[in-house]
Amino acid sequence: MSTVREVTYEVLRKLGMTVIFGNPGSTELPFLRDMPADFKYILGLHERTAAGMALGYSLAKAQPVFVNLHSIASAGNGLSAIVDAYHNQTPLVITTGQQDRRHLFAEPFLSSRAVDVVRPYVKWAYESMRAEDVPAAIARGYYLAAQPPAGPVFLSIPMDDWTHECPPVEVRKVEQTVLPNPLALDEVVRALDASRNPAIVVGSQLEQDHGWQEAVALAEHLNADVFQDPIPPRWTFPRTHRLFRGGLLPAQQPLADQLAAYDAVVVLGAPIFLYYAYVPGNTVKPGTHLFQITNSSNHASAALAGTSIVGNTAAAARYLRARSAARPRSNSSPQPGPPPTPEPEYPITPAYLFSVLNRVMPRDAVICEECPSAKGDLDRYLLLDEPRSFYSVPNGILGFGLPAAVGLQMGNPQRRVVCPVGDGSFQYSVQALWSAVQSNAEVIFIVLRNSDYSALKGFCDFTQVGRNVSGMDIPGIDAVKIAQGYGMTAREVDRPEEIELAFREAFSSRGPRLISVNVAKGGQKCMGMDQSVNPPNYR
Ligand SMILES: Cc1ncc(C[n+]2csc(CCOP(=O)(O)OP(=O)(O)O)c2C)c(N)n1
Repeated sequence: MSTVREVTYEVLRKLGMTVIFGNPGSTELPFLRDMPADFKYILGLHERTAAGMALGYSLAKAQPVFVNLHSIASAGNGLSAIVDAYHNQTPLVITTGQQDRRHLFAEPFLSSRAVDVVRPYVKWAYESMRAEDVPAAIARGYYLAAQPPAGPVFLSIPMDDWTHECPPVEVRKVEQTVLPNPLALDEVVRALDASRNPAIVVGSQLEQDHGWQEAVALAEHLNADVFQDPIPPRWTFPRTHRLFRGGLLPAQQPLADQLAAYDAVVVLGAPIFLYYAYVPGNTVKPGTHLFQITNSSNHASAALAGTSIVGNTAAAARYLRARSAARPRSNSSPQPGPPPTPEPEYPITPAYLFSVLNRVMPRDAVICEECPSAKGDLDRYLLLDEPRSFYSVPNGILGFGLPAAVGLQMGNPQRRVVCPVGDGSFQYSVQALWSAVQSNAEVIFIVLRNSDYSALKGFCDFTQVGRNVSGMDIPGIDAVKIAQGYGMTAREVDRPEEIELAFREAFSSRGPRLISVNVAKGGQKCMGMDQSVNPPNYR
């Protein structure tokens, strides 16, 4: 009879999970030994990086990805990537080793309570009762991870399990799409037909549900203005489309003000709403018909207002377009003109950097962003119209950007991934540079070097905390030398007249690259908001 190890590799193969992201330790060696030749192991030098690359790879491939970390040692280090996967609704099957069952009771070195540690941020955390359940648990974890809302699952596997005898495990087809209730959607149709001025809010679930085209078609059918959800982990509407009105602000009253002109608002695939600063107000203006269509029962139950309908967002958009009346083009909200062309100032401004990048990058580039105080400029100047073009830190945990960019590039070799990253954010998972070099993942990393935590300084001003706060400056870090230390080609840009050539050179060459740009300090706005929104005062 086969062993647990042999059956597991067979199950992984049948499930299409032949790329394994990990960082090994003694408790994983009985599994990792003699890996079959059709498997590929991608080593992350830190578990945040290993699981973070898996996350990016899963985003690129739109399928579950297998991760193997080291006992509690690396479940802890990898936890922030697990939390990212949870908030990003990304299906990861994460495994860690556990000490040998035969002396687990004695709490030996490296014994692991990882199952309890990760539980709030995974869909399932499990250590099987019997060794021979391990392959079946991996298959079950796969089906569950992929089920909307997708997310990570976690299995802890004692190191002596791998050599046990094990019967074969059938891999099954588990259909994942859940259609929304048509009777509930009819209520949305009625509200749209009665509306004078509807708006659509698009969220990242539209991409999970392959609903990009459906959202565009619905918006055009209704001639409705479209907003991106606040602090979006993905962009899910063409940026230059005539109906696109930009992003919503992440605070109650300012967001309600943005939507005040609309009498019906349909949120497709986003929470209602993701806030950052506490500026109390209505969710939307009283009297506005608010609907949420979401693949997440959690988002539906947590929404602060409106009617929520659970189900596939692409199917819902299709249904609404088929049943609602087409609307003539309304002139209530003219398309905003292009942003002003920034001047080439010294030091270089993030606005100038992104306006040049937009000119130089291919139209199918993929942006993986983590540059907190420059987010607004990036949002304004990078005009991408392709699906699956933009990814960002889903719940504010820095360290997402670098490894996600590497994973996205590995899963998307035909499109160039660009990772604009703050010099502070760069440090949280910097080892991803090494993996990029080793795998020849051709990411262009653009470090915005302002030598401080500008976003936090901006928040100090925004909330009147004042500037007398420790730990806000990070002088003396040379990202070029760090990258070179990992074997990556890297250069610095200081003058505005150098930047275009540096970008062009990067895009025309092969292999990963890092460009460290000395930029002006940022933080004038807090996620697009200034004092006019009446922010909270924490002084
Ligand atoms: C893991 C983690 N630690 C700390 C923070 C708090 N934080 C939010 S923004 C920020 C500054 C990031 O600096 P940088 O990447 O240089 O961007 P800048 O603010 O200068 O634009 C910090 C430390 C966080 N969000 N996540």
